[in-house]
Amino acid sequence: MTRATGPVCSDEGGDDPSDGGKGGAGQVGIATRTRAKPKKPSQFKVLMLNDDYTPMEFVVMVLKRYFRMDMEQATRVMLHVHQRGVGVCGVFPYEIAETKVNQVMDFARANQHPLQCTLEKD
Ligand code: TYC
Repeated sequence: MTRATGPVCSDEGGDDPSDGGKGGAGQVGIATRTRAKPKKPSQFKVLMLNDDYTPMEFVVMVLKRYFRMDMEQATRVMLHVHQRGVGVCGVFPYEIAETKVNQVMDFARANQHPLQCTLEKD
């Protein structure tokens, strides 16, 4: 993927004789942009944490419901978290990641499970 990163103004205040020199009509050094390189929106990982009490079936249900995983993917991620302590549910722009964390935490709380979910900058 390519993106134009060069000057957006043909005159960046350089030593161009066509400026007309001191007091001339040339537009010297006028800022026409606020950022040299437009940044992609940051991405955030949604992480699931292991605990000793949340049932495996509940974690699988959460992964299917909020992260659109099928039974096989959800089981694999749940077992990874169970064995390693933490796992990635998905990577999203900040607002979507935050919404998912809140949905998972609300759903876990409503069902009286201590399941924890958090965000981490990718
Ligand atoms: N460790 C839990 C159990 O043995 C299962 C579990 C898996 C809990 C993943 C949380 O994020 C989790 N019942």
